[in-house]
Amino acid sequence: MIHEACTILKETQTLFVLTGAGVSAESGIPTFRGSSGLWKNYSATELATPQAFKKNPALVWEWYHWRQSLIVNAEPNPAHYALVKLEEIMPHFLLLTQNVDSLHQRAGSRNILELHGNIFRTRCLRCDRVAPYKIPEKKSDKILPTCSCDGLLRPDVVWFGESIPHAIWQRAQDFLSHTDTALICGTSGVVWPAAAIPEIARQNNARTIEINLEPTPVSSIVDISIQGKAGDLLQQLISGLNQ
Ligand code: BJW
Ligand code: ZN
Repeated sequence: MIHEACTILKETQTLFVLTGAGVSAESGIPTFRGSSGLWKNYSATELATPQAFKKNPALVWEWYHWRQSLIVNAEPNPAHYALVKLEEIMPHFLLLTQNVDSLHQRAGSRNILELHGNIFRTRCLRCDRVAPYKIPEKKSDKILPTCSCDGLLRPDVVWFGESIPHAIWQRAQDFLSHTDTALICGTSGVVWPAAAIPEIARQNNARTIEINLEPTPVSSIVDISIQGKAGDLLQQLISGLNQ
């Protein structure tokens, strides 16, 4: 399977990559689904919604503060670095990530779009101002972050039921319309609209490769589905490309 994927990548001039939480898993960042996705017995589907924030902003902020502190203490892993290498090798490359953790950027990825926002930015509910988020030095889960206008701040991420940033989705579609190959890595394939990308790529006659620990709804759609750790498999792909 790796061999076939290498053959496809050797013929690829334009590569589109979609990543999900599985790519950051080897950095110690919990994924969303399954037992590792639970925080204090709450699931992502319960916390990552505008309704949850309206009902209990302190609880949702507590979850984000916990995740932010995990992320700042984490390092990019071999999967992130292999994607940086792929970007260097490919004449044309776009990375669309659902991850909000900036680990791709910290590894050195350059042509990257964030579909679900970034955990290190806030948006004001009153004046809409977007700003970098400074984690409070003295952590108090009770104090809610506020804007200079006194409005309540929320994480600048996309929650369930909210719209995906239109310009980012459009740029991804434009790239997909002329991409040779789409590589789908470490995502469950159940959250829309990212879950539609393998099918969109196919409709645009791109070849499609999936890398995941386990089979997903995407596995039956793609040309090649490889099971294993993203870090190992992406590194093997790079080695194969260099041979
Ligand atoms: C490894 C590994 C290793 C582990 N190596 N692999 C059409 C049909 C049905 C529903 C909808 C639809 N259109 C819209 C919806 C509603 C909703 C949706 O999709 N719901 C589904 C749950 C059914 N979508 C939306 O609301 C989206 N908005 C939208 O479409 O607007 C228009 C609209 C709205 C409403 C109705 C209709 C239209 C917005 C989605 C926003 C998702 N936000 C979150 C939170 C972001 C902020 C934050 O991080 O706090 O994004 S939820 C969470 O899921 C997060 C992730 O980016 C996202 C995807 O998760 P991902 O990456 O797939 O992670 P996991 O944990 O699920 O999977 C990890 C995978 O890695 C697994 O497969 C492992 O096996 C694998 N793995 N270790 C390789 N080492
Ligand atoms: Zn404000």
